[in-house]
Amino acid sequence: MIALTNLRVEQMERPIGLWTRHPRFSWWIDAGEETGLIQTAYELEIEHAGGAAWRTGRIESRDSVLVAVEGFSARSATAYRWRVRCWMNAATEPTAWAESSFETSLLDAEDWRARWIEPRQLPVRPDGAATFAELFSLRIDTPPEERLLPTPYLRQRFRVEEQPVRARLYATAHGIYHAEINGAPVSDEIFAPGVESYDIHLSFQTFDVTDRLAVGENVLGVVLSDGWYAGRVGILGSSRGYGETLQALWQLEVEYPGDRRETITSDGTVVSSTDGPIRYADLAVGELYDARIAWDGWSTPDFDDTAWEPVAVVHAEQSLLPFVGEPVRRVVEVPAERIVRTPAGERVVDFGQVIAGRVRFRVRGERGSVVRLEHSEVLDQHGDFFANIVGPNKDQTDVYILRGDPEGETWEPAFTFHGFRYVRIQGFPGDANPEDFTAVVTASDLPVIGHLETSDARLNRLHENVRWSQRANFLSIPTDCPQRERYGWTGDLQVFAETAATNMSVGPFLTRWLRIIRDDQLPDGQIMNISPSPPQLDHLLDGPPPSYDDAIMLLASSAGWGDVIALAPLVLFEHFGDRRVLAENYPAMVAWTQYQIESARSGVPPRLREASLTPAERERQRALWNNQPNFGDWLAPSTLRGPDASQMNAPRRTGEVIGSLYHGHLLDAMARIADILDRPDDRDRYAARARAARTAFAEEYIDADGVIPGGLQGPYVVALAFDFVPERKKDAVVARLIELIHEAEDHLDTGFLSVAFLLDALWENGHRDLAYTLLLQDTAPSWLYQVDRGATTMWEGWEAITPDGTVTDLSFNHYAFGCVDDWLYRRLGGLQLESPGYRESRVAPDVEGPLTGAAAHIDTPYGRLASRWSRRADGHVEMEVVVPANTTTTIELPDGARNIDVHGAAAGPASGGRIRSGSGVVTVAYDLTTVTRDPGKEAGSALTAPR
Ligand code: RAM
Repeated sequence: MIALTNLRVEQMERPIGLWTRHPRFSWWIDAGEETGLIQTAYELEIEHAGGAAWRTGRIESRDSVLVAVEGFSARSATAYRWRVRCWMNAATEPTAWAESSFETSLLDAEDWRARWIEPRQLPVRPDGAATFAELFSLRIDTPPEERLLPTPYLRQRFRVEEQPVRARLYATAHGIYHAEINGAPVSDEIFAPGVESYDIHLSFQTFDVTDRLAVGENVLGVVLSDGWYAGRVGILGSSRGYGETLQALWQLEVEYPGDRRETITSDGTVVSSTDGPIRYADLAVGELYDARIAWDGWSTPDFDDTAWEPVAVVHAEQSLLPFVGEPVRRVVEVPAERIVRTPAGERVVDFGQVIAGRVRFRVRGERGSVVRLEHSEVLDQHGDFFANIVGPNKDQTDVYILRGDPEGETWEPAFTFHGFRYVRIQGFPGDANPEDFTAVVTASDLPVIGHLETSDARLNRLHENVRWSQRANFLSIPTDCPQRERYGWTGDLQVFAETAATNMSVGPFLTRWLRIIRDDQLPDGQIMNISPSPPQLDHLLDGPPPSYDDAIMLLASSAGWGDVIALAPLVLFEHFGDRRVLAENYPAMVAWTQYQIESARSGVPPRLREASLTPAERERQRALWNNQPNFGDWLAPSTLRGPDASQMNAPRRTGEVIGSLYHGHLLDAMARIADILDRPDDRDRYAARARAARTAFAEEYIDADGVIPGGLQGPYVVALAFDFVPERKKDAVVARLIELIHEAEDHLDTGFLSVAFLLDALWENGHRDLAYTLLLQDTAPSWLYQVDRGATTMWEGWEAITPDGTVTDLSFNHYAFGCVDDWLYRRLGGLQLESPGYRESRVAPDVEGPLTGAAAHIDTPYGRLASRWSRRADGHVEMEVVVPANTTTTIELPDGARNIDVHGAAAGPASGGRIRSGSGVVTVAYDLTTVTRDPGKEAGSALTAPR
């Protein structure tokens, strides 16, 4: 039986709080036993409670992903049911109807009748460093309880005369908030409204609170905390990014039987108090909870609030938007593995896994006992607690004061999270047992869509590490690291986007962040290197730009960073079939590209400023974006070594080439996007300039021996990957890259902007063995070096723990270098994307390398695409491929395949080493006459056949 399943609206399952009037619909086709299914037509119906329906009628179309319904425009704050049925291949009968629902949020500014309110509070104090210069000297001696303020609690009483049929709470805050009705949280969402460009747009949440309301008196309670709005964020640890007082806004829409409605809004009837148990809470510093003054039932009608004070009604200016995507929740719990007594005699809880989140613990002890929990990602070389996150306001410390309940008491902070694996506990009464501690992972609740497992246990761990780092850093926006900076560094996501979109459903999540990036875009088209970029940092834009060699001070427009505005939407288009996200971001990417073009035309790099150039040379320079400071191939390992080593070496040695290469790459992407969006003039213009950039690059930067300046591998890798090496110079360039790798004793020397392409550049240029050597290398710098050092997440620096065991204070949870994961899926799992949304795929695992098997799947927008293969010692290979309905695949066999046996869905036998197949299960068995490549060193001892 064919059935339609996994119905989604804007890539979300039964969303309430939908943000658009023009939702797009997707469904999977569950083919049952049938094979080779292609949808030929669909019919879709949308109906809202009032009855009026929208019917598409039968539409001859293969589309089943993000299908727009022409003519339909959803009403604000309205619940809809929808259903769909399809026709397949030649069948005359449609499938059964499949049904789902969605509900729009408040879509118009006029829907809002609420007033912003401000509880009585002291303004948040200025805190942290103001400039980068200050950052390195600043010492904060005052304890947090003297600098941070108690969180305001708010209460609003209201009456409900009869049982409502539907009630929705729309809410947001300047700060972050937690809302309750009659003693129960309105949802499991935390840290709402999330990271925002608060001064421009602000998201609000939509909660279904129908079941929370009672006939009679009700109370809506809200707690506010500094969050990203006023709290201490970023590397500077400075407060008041967007404002200094916390404010709230809400609107409760109640519907009674018979279409009667009532609206309750935040206004002057709200009362507030700062005498509650949360004595302070900051995302980075931590939280202090005094359970002696805990308020049981503070959001219930019976609670005595006579001492609470009225709030002020205030005016706030910015446009409100329904929140896009999945909320932040507690997504996973990690039990404590053990509690160690360190050489220094301290008690440290080890959760066995680096995460972003916080600890829930149980304790029994005397009233007033003070328990402190300090969080860190590593122990030092002696096994002692080591606070690896340095800088102002990076305390990562929670404090709990016991109420002294003889039954014991349990606590988890509400308004903070930390990056950690280890927790030093102080003041914990009595014995501490692992069962009493649970690490709660906090993250945007993105569905996991990818799975990968290979015959190499260490590669499996690497893959897990990448996923953990993605989890930890996909918290409201994609961040660089979840402890030190927590900034939306644009370059980090740019390099990681492919991997991110392979592992999780990141469409709506990144769509929202791209809006924030657009909010921040400067009038001349520049994209910030960090988004959101709090206005508090704006003064860093004033004054002269940083010097070419001092690029870390750069706030905007680093090559490869700002390009996220074009490259990330392209990844979303490829992986999820989302064309709208390209259109939505198109003006911003055009402006950014234009900025680059003008910048490139406006000058020459410092080394040529005094030179007299011929007109031809001058023209060539105008095609190269080599005159503006950038981060270069950031954190390439060799730039961090040697006598004058510093992170700033990276741009100095590669800035010109990296800037020019990424400029060309952006132009290529723009030509492609313009083509997809049917803008032929733009396409031709960008393509022409991309050609000019290529020619200029080859002339300026690749000498007759194939040498590219800088002495680093990255520029070679990127030049090859972006197709910037003319055919006649290719052999020499490849040879030089190989030489550099050998000079590094077969180690990578790539930074942020090149590492994603390293293995492919070797693979496609005839050096598969070397690609494996680097992948399986286990001395520093390498991926497996980290794994062997016990890494459970990706490290910021290749040698964050140096070969002599020294533990540095880098971040141990930076996903950027994890962008290799996408390569593992494509080459080892073999799953490759051929057309948007995997409508066309290719399954081409490398069965001839050192691995003896792998299994992978991706829940594509059409359904699950899976592959599983194993190779016996005698060269016999067995493979199973599962192809989702409405898609086709090409299975590629290696040249040496003999005795090929194909079963299942495939349309025909292998021809030319290829098997074309429609949907269904295909099994293929064959023999490799010769295992063509020496397996080399088979990494990992725990080789397991894939399950
Ligand atoms: C570091 C960040 C980030 C990187 C920038 C250039 O401070 O952690 O990963 O994008 O610098």
